[in-house]
Amino acid sequence: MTKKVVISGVGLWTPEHVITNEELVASYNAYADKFNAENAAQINAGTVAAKPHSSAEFIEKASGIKQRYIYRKEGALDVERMRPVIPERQDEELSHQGEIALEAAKKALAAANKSPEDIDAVIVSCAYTQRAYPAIAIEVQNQLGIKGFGFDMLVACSAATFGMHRAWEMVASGNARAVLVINPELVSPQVNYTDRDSHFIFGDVATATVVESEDTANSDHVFSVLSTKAVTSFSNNIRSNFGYISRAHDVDPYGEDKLFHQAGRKVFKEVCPMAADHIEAHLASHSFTPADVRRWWLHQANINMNLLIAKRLLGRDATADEAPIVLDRYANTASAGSVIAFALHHQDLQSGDVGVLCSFGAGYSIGSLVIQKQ
Ligand code: CO8
Repeated sequence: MTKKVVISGVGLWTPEHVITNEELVASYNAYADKFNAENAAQINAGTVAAKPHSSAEFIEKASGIKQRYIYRKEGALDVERMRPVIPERQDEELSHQGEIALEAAKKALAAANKSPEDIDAVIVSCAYTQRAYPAIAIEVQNQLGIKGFGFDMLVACSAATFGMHRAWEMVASGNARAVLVINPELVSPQVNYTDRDSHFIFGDVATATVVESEDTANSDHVFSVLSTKAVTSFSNNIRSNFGYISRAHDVDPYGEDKLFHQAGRKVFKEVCPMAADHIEAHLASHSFTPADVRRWWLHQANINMNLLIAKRLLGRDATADEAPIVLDRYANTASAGSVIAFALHHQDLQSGDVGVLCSFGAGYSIGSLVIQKQ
């Protein structure tokens, strides 16, 4: 028998440290000046490209981002370093990513009115895990004293929605009563702070949701998951080549192509229509049209992308109330963006209101859930 599945709680953990556009640009520009001075001969000979200045106005206009949170600020703005300082922890200590996952998980459990004994599985789903094994999910499972099982999965921008899809399947099939899905997006170590095109894009955060059977849900804000829908389509336009095989390749494991890089314009042009078509088809499978949707919790990569997708769907601009933006404060938080939007903007929905949670990006990958307030 297929069980009815709900999202009964959401948790959001926000780092205490902030980097504003102005701080970020001042650091990058100082780095660029130093780089250009040190490489003046090669730049003049045309063998090395000069690094152009970045600008806070460009960043806000092109992306909607005004600031980003960062797990550890030290080092990221230091022109001699340009990456955060995150001291290595011993095997006996809770890992950095486990720590932020745990914070979000506790909040989601409290919101869902659930205790660890109620949970049968833990999924940590995000853009990067800080190690291969043991899984971060099993570490969090252990910290919370949850029985059952846990595993990690990586789907870049769509990790959160794809994780919820797996949770939906487990609960619908009766294999789990409740699943904790956690998205500890500790992405700052992968950001190339010396690259003008991408240094502004990302921020750190952790989100979590409790996905459970409708039979057991007893929280204040319960959303029926009407269905999930996913698609992937291979693209080289967003890549991170970091991985264990660099050791055997005899290449720099931290070289520029090993960090996040993208052809942002192409991504913009290709992903917007894909995402809008995907959402429209998903809604149509329930005989809904975009006009029936009370709230859109869209992936948060770029404000212009969100505005365009919403306009394509609605035939008009969406209001901030209909399609909330959290990018200005959080920047792009890989897969967690749509979950942050959901965490901050779901409590005012009325019984029967329909919402769409949707991610889109690297892979390419698109994942959506059509949900309804009970
Ligand atoms: N300051 C000043 N000027 C700049 C800057 C800057 N910082 N950066 C670029 N410019 C310049 C460019 O060089 C260009 O100059 P010119 O016209 O002379 O060539 C001009 O500004 C315009 O550049 P673009 O055309 O690139 O600018 P866009 O308007 O396209 O904006 C964006 C760039 C913001 C990157 C935009 O293209 C975008 O957001 N695209 C979509 C990207 C997207 O969604 N990517 C998905 C991200 S992946 C993801 O979400 C999860 C991945 C996993 C997590 C990774 C964690 C590290």
